[in-house]
Amino acid sequence: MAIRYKIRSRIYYAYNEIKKMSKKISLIGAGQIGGTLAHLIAIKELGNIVLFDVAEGLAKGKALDIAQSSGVTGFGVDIIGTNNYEDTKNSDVIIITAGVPRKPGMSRDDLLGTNLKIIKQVADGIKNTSPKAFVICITNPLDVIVMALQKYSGLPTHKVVGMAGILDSSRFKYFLSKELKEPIKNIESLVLGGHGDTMVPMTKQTKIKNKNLNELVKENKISKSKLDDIINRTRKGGAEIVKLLERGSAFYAPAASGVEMAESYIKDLKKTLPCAAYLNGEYGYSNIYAGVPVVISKKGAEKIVEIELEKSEKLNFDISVKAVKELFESAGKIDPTLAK
Ligand code: TXD
Repeated sequence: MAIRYKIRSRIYYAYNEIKKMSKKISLIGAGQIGGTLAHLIAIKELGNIVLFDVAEGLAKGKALDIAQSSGVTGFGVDIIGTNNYEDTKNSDVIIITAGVPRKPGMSRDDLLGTNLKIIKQVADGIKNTSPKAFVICITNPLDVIVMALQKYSGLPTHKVVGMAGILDSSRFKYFLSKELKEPIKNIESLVLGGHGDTMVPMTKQTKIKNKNLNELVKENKISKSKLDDIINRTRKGGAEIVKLLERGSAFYAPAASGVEMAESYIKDLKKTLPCAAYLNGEYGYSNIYAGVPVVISKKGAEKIVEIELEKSEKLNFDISVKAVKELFESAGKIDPTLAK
C-alpha cells in the first residue's frame, strides 16, 4: 500500500513538473474568438492558458467552464481567467483579440478609432511583462492594428505578426472545394495583401490536386466568371458572416487560424503561412505590415518567402498594400505618435 502511494505521488509530482515546463499562452480578449482560442488550445494541449479580459468575469467564467470540460476531453493543461496583466507575465505566446468587432454594414476600417486605443492599452500591458513573447494579433483592422501594436510595444518585428491570410486562404479554399466538388485537403492556396476588400487570392499559387487553378479555368472545369464570384465572396467573407450573425463577427475560423500560427511557433514546425508580417524590403516594401508567406518557427516570423507574382497579382498586391498605407496614415492622424 505504502509503495503504491509512493509511486502515485511520484507520478503526480512528475506530471506537475511537466506541466510547469509547458508553454504559457496568454489570450488578451476573452470574447468570441478569445474563448474559442482557449478551448482549441486546451484540447490540443499547446500550453497552459491565461485568458485575460477587462471584463474580469467573462475571462474567469470562460476559463472555469473550459477547465471543467477537461473531465470530458481529458486535457491536462491549466487555464485561468484574469484582468491583471501580472498573471500573463513571461508568456511564450500572446494572442490578441481585444477590441470591438464589426456590426452589419460596418467595414473593418470603421473599427480603427476604437481598436487603436484598445491596442495601445494592450501594448502597454504586455511590453514589460512578456518582452520575449511571440505575439499574434487578430484585432481589426488587422494590418494597421498589428503595425500599431508593434510600434506601441517596441517588441521585435519578427515576434509580432497578424493573423488574416490563413483565414482568408481557408475561405477561398472552402469556396473552391464546394464549386469543384474536391476535398479541401487537396487544395493549396494563398491569399496575400491586406485583410480587406483589396486582399489578393493568388490564383497562380492555387493548386487543386497539384493542378494549377488557371489550368482548370483554361480546361473550363471552372468558368472565369465563377472564379471571379468566388474571389469576391472571399473578400466579403467576413461581412457575409457579420450580416448573418447580426451581432458580432466570425470566430471559429479566425480562432482556428490563430492556433495554426501559435502551434507552428510552439512546435517549431517551420510552416509557411500567409500572415501579416513586417516587410523590410521584401516585395519592394519597407516599414509596413502586409499579408505575405512567412516561415513561422521557434524564432517567430523566421523568414518572409518572396514568391514570383504574375503581373496582375503584383498589381493587385500593390493596390492592397496602398490601402494599408492609407489606413495607417489615418491612424497617424488619430495618434500622431504613429505618424513618425
Ligand atoms: O481575420 C481577422 N483578423 C479577423 C479579426 C477575423 C474576425 C474578427 N476579427 C476581429 O477580432 C474583430 O473585428 C475584433 O476586432 C476582434 C475580436 O473579435 P471578437 O468576435 O472576439 O470580439 P468580442 O467577442 O467583442 O471580444 C472582444 C473582447 C471583449 O470580450 C472585450 O471585453 C475585450 O475584447 N476587450 C478588451 N480586452 C482587453 N483589454 C482591453 N482594453 C479590451 N477592450 C475590450
